[in-house]
Amino acid sequence: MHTQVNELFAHLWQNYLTVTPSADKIHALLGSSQQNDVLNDHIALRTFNLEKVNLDKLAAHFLALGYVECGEYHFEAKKLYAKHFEHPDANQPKVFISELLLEKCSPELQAIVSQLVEQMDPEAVTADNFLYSGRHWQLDQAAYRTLLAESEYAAWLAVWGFRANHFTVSVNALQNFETLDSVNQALKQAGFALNTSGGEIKGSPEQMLKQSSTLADEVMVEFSDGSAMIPSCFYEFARRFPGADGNLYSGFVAASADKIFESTNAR
Ligand code: OOG
Ligand code: NI
Repeated sequence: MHTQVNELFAHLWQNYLTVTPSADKIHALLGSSQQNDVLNDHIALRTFNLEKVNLDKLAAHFLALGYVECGEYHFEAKKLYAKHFEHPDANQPKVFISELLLEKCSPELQAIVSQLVEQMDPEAVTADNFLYSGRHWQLDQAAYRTLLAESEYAAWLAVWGFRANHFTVSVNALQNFETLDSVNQALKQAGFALNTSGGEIKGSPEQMLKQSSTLADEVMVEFSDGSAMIPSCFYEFARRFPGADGNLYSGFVAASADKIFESTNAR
């Protein structure tokens, strides 16, 4: 079971690196001179709530590996719903999966998204490689722009498809950094831009979770009618605090997550 979990995350990481050149550099910056590899707190995936590809379809891949559903989150303004999953081995990354609630979106957006998802092979969603399989449809720049005007999330998903949209470093497990602020300072000194929506640091010790993230890299994307620079994926940093029971909090904080989503906004 563990081998399969490790293999899945290795594939997700390799796929993430192909569109996130800064991640390798940040991984080296934080992990260099520490004995163990950087520990991942969690990853996140995005999807549409259409029957063919909804949150449960993505979650099934993790449930099959022993993951358990642990929390749910609502994002009214962004029209998103999310759940998080944990593995019985607390050293395995947590998983945050969100879905766009299409019935709350405009008929125009719904029509574009349906037309994209219709192009998918119905078998694709259960294939072993689905969670790092990327985009399964043709997309032109006009459709991308239309989605972007209404939902940055929809536009991102239309371009990038199914993949980890970020990995998250567990700051608790770093040997060379104690605080999230010291991580942020090192990142800024090395020239990486942070997501400042809601402040550089989201959350507090009282909420038992403090988070920060880079702004997504921008890479060249091929559309069916040309290419353009588009935000890809970002890197997140999380420090967890113990609750009354002495255990580190293992959930997410909706108000902070709401701002973390904006890490894929264009610069
Ligand atoms: C997920 C944003 C939320 C967190 O740690 O709160 C999140 C996303 O951008 O898809 O990852
Ligand atoms: Ni996250």
